[in-house]
Amino acid sequence: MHDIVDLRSDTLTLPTPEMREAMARADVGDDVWEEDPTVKRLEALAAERLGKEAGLFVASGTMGNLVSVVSHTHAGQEVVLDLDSHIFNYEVAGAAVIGNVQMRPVKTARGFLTPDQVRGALRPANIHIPPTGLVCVENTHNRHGGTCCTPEEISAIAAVAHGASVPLHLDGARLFNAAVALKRPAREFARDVDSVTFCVSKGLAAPVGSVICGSAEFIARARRVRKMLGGGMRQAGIIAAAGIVALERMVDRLAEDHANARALAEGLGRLPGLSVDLASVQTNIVIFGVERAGDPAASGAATAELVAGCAARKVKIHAIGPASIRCVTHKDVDAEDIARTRDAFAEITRKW
Ligand code: TLP
Repeated sequence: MHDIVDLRSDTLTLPTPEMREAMARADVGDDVWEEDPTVKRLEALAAERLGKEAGLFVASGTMGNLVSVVSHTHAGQEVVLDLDSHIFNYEVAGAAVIGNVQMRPVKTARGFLTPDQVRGALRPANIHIPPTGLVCVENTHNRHGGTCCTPEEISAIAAVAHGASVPLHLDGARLFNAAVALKRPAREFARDVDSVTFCVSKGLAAPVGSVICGSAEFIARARRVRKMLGGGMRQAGIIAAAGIVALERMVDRLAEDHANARALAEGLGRLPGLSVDLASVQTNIVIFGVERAGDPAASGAATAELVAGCAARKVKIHAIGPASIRCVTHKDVDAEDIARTRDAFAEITRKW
């Protein structure tokens, strides 16, 4: 039980005592000179876990995706991705501004492009048309509520992209949540992608960082792009040390977060005015709609009332739309906190 239950994101997780200890003791060097042994250890460990030749430590998931997009594409190419993807919605148009690529968002059912959708979005060779430079997939899918796709679904998309000589990037910010939920090794999801980014700073609870994994040749190019973006860090082993603890100690416990999310979703689904799609709650994210009097204005007001009412009860939640709320479970939220959250929602909605 915690004084404040913070469900706004799993990015709010605090480092564990073991991480702080590892950070204090980390062997470090200048990583731009490729002389930081702890960064190298994290990169090698990440690459090994994802079955790739090499890894590159970056400051954030956003930087990992941007470095990957820029490393795969040329100015004027098009990137095919899901309409609700993080890259398209929440990365400040970095790929367009810095990478000079055009986005080709496609509406999908669960957040995942099907092979037919990829086939339909690939551009034919024509003097008028931007060539397709990259396809992206996100697993787990944030805006669709932490939904997972299988390694086979990713391989099927990869086959179509590769058939047209187009690379595939996986935004696996929460890839280990997918691996734990589907009980599949993380490397199976990465097998057929050309690059993958995952975050150690979300459910895995490290304070900072993400790792890009891919072929040695791709990572060498990505290293230059990271430097260009100002992401060449010096004694970064201080933070990479926590990332190593994240990968070695924090993956299996994600199952607890998934159980807590399910318990929360089931509880909220029984309350008036809240619509929870339980099938979408596969990992640690619960996204639900708020409906009141069948009226958008009343639903918006009810959403604001829920956010404020929870805050007054020391439960922090986040509205991601006019009548839509997201709760994310993580290691600093336990089963008692979930019960308290359900009680807070029950109290607020009782008079509805
Ligand atoms: N997502 C954050 C916010 O930016 C919305 C969150 O709280 O969920 N890919 C995916 C799928 C993500 O969910 C995020 C972060 C990122 C990339 C970017 O990671 P960071 O925040 O490290 O730049």
